[in-house]
Amino acid sequence: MSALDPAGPAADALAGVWWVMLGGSFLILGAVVALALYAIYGRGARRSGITPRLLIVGGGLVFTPAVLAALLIWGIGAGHALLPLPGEREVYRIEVRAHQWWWEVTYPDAEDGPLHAANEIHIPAGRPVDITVRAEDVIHSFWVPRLGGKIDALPGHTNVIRLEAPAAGVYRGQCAEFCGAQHSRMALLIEAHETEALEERLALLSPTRESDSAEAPGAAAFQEHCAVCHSLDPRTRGATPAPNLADLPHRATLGAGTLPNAEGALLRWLRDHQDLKPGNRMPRHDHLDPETLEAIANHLEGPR
Ligand code: HEC
Ligand SMILES: [Cu+2]
Repeated sequence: MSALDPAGPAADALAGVWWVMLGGSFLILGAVVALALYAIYGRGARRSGITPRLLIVGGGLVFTPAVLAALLIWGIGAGHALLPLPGEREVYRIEVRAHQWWWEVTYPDAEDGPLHAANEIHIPAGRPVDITVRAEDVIHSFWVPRLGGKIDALPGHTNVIRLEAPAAGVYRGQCAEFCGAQHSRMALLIEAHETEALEERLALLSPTRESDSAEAPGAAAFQEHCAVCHSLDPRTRGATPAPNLADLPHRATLGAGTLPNAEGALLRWLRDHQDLKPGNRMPRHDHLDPETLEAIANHLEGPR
């Protein structure tokens, strides 16, 4: 997660600005230190031609505005790379809604209508992606350092950021605006795929759950205790905002990066999520006996 290891045009532009500002700052710092030393130890200022007038007019009035103007003009150019401007290239669209403390993800252009998911965004590699960002509760900030800059996620207002991943791979992101107790456990992953691999990954969001038998032991318990918030159908958002669980077995992490989705992790989350991520918006389920929780976990992890 380093902005100094940029991938893609937006991040390249930002890293360029960063390096030039760092280099420029060091040059100017060096010059100021040299002048200070000269002022203390220097002899014969008259003869060297460095007069107070030259320092004030040249160093104070000419040099500073010239440097700031150059940076401004260049910065505007670099900022252009971050804008979702219409162009010739086909743009892929994603919608993100920030919640305390997880990311809701929507694929608005999926074949049979919008698909909903959480905490992971799957995009095509080598294509511009416009991400529409908003917040459902407090102010958050969407940031995937290797791909581009930060964009505020605001309640009641929509921002758009354009990112482009040059190659297939996983790019980690993080909420970058303090948004409450579990702000630090509000991570997300962007995974870029080649076209076919992307289709395969998004197919895992297909609503095949319909064929599940409602009599399966975990299914009824899920309906009773979990379905008020969570949906297993990627086509529905759910009345109470909570992560859509359609592709849960294929997710890399649980709880927005809180723990790797390894064997046994789901059951651990269901038992201990308030210890793993204290204060998160999912209520404890201590009243459920271990067998019920296990049945629900098996149901969620079951074959698709
Ligand atoms: C009152 C609403 C609510 C209920 C009821 C609820 N959850 Fe949650 N659940 C949430 C919220 C909100 C989160 C996001 C927590 C976070 O990461 O901050 C969550 C997270 C999860 C996650 C992690 C998802 C991810 O994308 O990483 C799983 C798995 C999960 N819940 C399963 C369940 C199961 C199983 C039940 C029933 C036993 C249940 N939940 C009941 C609201 C709820
Ligand atoms: Cu946040």
